[in-house]
Amino acid sequence: MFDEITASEQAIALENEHGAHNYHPLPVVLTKGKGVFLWDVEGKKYYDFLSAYSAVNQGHCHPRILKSLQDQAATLTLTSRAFYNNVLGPYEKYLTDYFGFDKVLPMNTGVEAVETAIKIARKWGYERKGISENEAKIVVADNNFHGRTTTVISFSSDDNARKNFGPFTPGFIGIPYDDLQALESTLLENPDIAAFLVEPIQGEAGVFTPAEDYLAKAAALCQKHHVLFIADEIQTGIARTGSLLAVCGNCSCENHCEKQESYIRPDILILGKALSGGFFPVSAVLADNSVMEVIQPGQHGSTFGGNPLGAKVAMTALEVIREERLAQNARKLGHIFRKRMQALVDRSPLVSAVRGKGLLNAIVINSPSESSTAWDICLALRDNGLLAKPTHGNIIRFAPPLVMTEEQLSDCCDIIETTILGF
Ligand code: IF1
Repeated sequence: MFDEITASEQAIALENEHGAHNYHPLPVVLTKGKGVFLWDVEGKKYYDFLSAYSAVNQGHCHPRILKSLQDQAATLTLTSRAFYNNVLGPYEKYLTDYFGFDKVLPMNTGVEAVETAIKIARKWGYERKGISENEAKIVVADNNFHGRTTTVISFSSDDNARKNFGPFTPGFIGIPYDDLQALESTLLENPDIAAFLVEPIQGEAGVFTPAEDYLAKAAALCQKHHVLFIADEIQTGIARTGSLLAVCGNCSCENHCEKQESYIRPDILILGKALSGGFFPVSAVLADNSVMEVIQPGQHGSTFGGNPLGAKVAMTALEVIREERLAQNARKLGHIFRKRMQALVDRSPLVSAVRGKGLLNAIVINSPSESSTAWDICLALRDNGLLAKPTHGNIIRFAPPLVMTEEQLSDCCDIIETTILGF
């Protein structure tokens, strides 16, 4: 008699059989989420230390965001932009006031917003900077991650993301991340540069935080050379790094404020993920009139872009960030977490470094990047009730929901320490 297969094994088999194999998930099958917790189909409870890649900063199934979703879903979900609706305008005002820009172009997924920013920057380059047609260049950082569409992987330096997806979109110049000299010489050499697109912290690459003055000086170089500074805050934004935006620098308030001297104001700001608290794909591109007005009717859009359901959800998701002071909490817990992890680095030969900002952190496992050690550690963490996943090879990203309490964080640090010291 063949032995009964578990509910988890059944679910995994179904995905294997009927789903494209474009992911290699950790073997755990989740069925419920609430705040910082997830449950699998066998009823086991876990701390979520990935937050759906920083899309559930507000915690799973936040009750207030759920209520907004339910109310709007029962009223009007989608009109398309062929007509107006009574939610989009208020959302656009709310969002542009919240982040301090003149206008927003609403989209759905993060990569769609990145593509939108690329189109706006190129058009601005031709129509406002006078770059000759089809010559516009956009500078990007090596080891970037901005999504997975054909144009965006065209400027990826990850061969696995590019191989056999060519021919690639031209017009991108890669420079080393966190290297002002490289940026300056590239801007000096190329008159046709429209923009510099950069992640304030490189998440997928392994949570690389640049030098303290990198973003400010990069933005200043862009201004000097009449080049748009585009900040991709899809993963680092919405309070994840201990301030409303990673470009806010040391300010830890949830309110956007121009007067903060450490605030580096991008010419184009890209948001996604936690903009909707993980309830619905909502992304956004914000800019001032001098940039956004290059887009005229019929030149860009999407069926669901700016839909009333996503707009309603996003307004509540942002209200939660402010009212629950989640940037402050992320900053406070981030310091505690890195201190605990540094103690682990000092004690365990298995962990060689910890780095990050706010509650976007990672530890580097002392093993060759192609070894399975980081993966095996994540399996052991799973068995001990904490879910995380390696990014590249030997780096484990730790990014819990920002609603975590100090006590829960301490509990999670205990699990991580016990697991690694017992490994
Ligand atoms: C996956 C990574 C994180 C992003 C930045 C744009 C996008 C992302 C800075 C595109 C998306 C997600 C994609 C997700 C895993 C996750 C991820 F590992 F892929 F790189 F977070 F680090 N800019 N990141 O981080 O947004 O189109 O996905 O909404 O592809 O598995 P999207």
